[in-house]
Amino acid sequence: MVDVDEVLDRSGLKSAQVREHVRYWAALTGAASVEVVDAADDDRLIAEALAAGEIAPVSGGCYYARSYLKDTARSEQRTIVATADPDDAGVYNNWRPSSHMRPLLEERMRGASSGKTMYVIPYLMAQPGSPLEEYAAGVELTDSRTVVLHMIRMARVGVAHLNNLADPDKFVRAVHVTGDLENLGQGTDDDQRYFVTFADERTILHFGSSYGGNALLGKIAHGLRQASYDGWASGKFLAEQFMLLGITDKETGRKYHVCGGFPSASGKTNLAMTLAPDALGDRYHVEFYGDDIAWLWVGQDDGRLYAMNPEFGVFGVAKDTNEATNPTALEAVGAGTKTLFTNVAYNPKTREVWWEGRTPQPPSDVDGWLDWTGRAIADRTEAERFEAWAHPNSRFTTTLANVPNIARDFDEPRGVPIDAVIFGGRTRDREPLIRAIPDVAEGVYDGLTLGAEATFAAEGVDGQLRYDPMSMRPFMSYPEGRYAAHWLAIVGAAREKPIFAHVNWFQRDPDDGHFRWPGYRENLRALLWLVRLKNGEVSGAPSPVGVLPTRDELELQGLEIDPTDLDVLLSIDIARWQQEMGFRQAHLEQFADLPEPIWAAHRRVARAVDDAAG
Ligand code: OXD
Ligand code: MN
Repeated sequence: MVDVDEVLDRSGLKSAQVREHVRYWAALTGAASVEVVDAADDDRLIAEALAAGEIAPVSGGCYYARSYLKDTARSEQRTIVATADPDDAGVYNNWRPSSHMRPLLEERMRGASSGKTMYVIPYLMAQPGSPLEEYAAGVELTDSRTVVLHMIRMARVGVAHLNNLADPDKFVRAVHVTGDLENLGQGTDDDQRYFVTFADERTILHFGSSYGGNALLGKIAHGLRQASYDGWASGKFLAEQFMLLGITDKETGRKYHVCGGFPSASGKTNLAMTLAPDALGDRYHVEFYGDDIAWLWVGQDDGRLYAMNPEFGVFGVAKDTNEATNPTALEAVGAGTKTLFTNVAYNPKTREVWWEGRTPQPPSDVDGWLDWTGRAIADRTEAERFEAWAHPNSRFTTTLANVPNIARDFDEPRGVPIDAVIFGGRTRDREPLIRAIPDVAEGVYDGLTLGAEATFAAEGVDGQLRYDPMSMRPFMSYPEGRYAAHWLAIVGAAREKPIFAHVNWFQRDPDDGHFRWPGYRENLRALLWLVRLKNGEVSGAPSPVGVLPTRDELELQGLEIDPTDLDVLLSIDIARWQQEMGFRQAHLEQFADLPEPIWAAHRRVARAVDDAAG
């Protein structure tokens, strides 16, 4: 082992506490050398990774990597939140005592990086100067150079972020050890992986993967699990799996900010990166702030609810990203962006990448094309002909600044005031295009009962959604009842409350299955109605589950839509809602100590639905 102190001296990393964290874990993991990373090292690290064959070139100055075959997604079963207090156990956080988990992780990690370089990544999950900066600093140690390349794109990286901490002990201590991927028993009874957030110690130890949220510890482990715990423990903020966008009305000069949560496969990234529909483009300009995480707090000066995206990049799902679904994402991964693609199909001869949905058909000339596992498409048997070329969870990693409509103020520390908080799942029935919820408790209740159709619908009960409270089910770090109370406290403290709403772009005609709403850029029309409702410019029509737009209030200029579809989109199916209220009751009953205002909201909505049924 090289002299760690000498490396740290050379890097300019001054904090004694950070140096101690590095020394301890470098010794325990048995790394052969240590290297401190700065964002400015990106070109050199790219060159090294290319030379080592860890990544391959994609034309236009982008890159490609493949992960191990059995390491292609987050594992929810192997993800644990550990603390000293058994009262921290919730329904979804997979809680275990730290005293049990810490030795287990140390045992797994001991000597597991031997012969490797341990990269030290000092990072900040916030804009420098943010009111939440004290919760945003972290140091990730990782034995994977590819993980470093991702972190440089996804977080603000450099020693300067750690050298001047107000409290030198206040940073997240994160360690990622890849392990011997071929011998970890992924998905078997003998699964060796552990992804643990020791939330009350602000320590994150992940062993046994080099993929996404399992390995880029600033993102989900710190940005969501640790931060939501910190937000609750401090009483100061919320950390949610939310997108965040801005809408400027060029006619009035007013700007609105909307954030919100969507369970996976419900169109969150596409909405976050949306543009105005062509017919409304002269009047409205949409700006992108973030597609995956928002931290929310009440501003000291004006008492409004503020939000910011703590990330510095986008780790987006490639599948179905194309000119129609998300043109801004395509630009963000185009030439000159230094995007890293993972597990898409790759052609080393032409240096192109492709994924399902990129074009209606895969490239017709298969010469040179390799699927995400590295197998030549040309070698496929007849039976394999229709297998996917890219993994369904294949990704692109690019920095925020590459998104063409990135908000001008995305990097400013003050955050943006929130006008509306929306929730939206993929549901073929029951949920109208949009229903607004002006009452805070009812809005929080709506977030807690957020759900989407289970993708394994055939095995479920007819019409039963898979509930995903606030889209935080896999990231919950403390009990749901306290989480609800914390939401009520934070939003309740805002002098100007945001309006809540539930949206659904996925209603279908049961007869022929067509989508009733065209979706994509047209979705902005629902959000425009919502901010108008908040401003008192329209009043909507009451329903048992919220306020719906009337036909006249919805901006329909330039939209072709069948009048029957529109009628269904702007109404609710009472019988389905009566069934839904029963499911919700059972869902909420799982949670201990759910605040009374949430139950009161549930009873109010249930009664209104029953009254409407007559
Ligand atoms: C996720 C992600 O897993 O954003 O939710 O990567
Ligand atoms: Mn996510």
